[in-house]
Amino acid sequence: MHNDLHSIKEAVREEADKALSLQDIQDLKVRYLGKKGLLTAKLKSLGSIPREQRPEYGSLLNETKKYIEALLDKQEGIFKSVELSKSLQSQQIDVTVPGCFTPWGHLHPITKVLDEIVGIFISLGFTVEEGPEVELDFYNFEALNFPKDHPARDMQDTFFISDDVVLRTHTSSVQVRTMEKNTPPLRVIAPGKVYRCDADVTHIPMFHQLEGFMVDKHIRMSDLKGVLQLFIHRVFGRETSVRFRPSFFPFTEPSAEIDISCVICKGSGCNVCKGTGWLEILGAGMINPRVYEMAGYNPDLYTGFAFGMGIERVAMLKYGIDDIRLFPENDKRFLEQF
Ligand code: FA5
Repeated sequence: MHNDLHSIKEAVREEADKALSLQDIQDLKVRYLGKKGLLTAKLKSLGSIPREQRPEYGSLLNETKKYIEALLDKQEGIFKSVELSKSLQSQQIDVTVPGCFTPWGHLHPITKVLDEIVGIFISLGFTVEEGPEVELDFYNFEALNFPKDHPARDMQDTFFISDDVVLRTHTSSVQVRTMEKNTPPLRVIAPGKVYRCDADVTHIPMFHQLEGFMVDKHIRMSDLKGVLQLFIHRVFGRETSVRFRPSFFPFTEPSAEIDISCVICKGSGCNVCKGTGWLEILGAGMINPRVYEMAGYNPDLYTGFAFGMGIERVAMLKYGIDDIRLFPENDKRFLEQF
């Protein structure tokens, strides 16, 4: 019996010496020490040995088991450290290799222009209001003195969601919404997306506008002129001339379109300004008393002005871009220039 244990020890040592991998050692552990392993079976059969031989054989068996455990643990440790150093070598990082370049993104030109314009009006004491893009016909048209079936509605090619709901065609829809919630004095800008069924080199179906309005006692046309002149000089430079040209909007009376001297030819006439020396930049006017009535304000007490501009149009003039469709296309070659 003793010889039997001795030869097991020898056999394990020989096999451990021949092992080529961690897996070989782990297989040996299973074969000798596992649940169904040789030594485990011998320990289980201890009861079948004559009583007087049991203590000595038992202690020998334990000693053999400890010997094999220690031997295989040691070999396992050696293989593990070899495998570890192999994997560390294969994962070595060369800190001198140049890193991968991640290009920096930047703001879209429309966002830049919008931020600049909003910043100018905030510096003049205006606050920012927002309104929904899916808007009630009431705020987009009726409250702005465009009665149902009035021909003035044809000025804006509307996307209708239902008879009473539209995609807002202009940010003027924010005027009455704001007036209903606040009492004068009001000094508000409302930037945002608007939608029209319209597409060519100067028109796209989704574009951005910025509405501005001021309501208080004794607001005059000269206040409108002063605010807009200051804004235009900040965006296009002090040398830019500004002119007011009579126009029509149902929600302003009197109404005007505002032109600036051509940013390309400085007013001498070129193909961008079609030889006129002027470029239209926004619509404006004194708020029509009917709008105050719709909002629940006393039209005898308050006066005010409103203006609205297309942000893409301002960006086109500022950067000399001749096709508005470049903005929503998101071609990197175009966007990288800003
Ligand atoms: C209006 O939308 C009025 N709400 C502006 C206004 C506000 C007048 C307050 C008076 C008082 P208009 O339809 O002209 O006006 O549009 C204003 C600007 O939006 C235009 O000057 C133009 O720059 C821009 N715009 C209009 N349609 C498009 C379009 N399809 N694509 C891009 N820009 C457009």
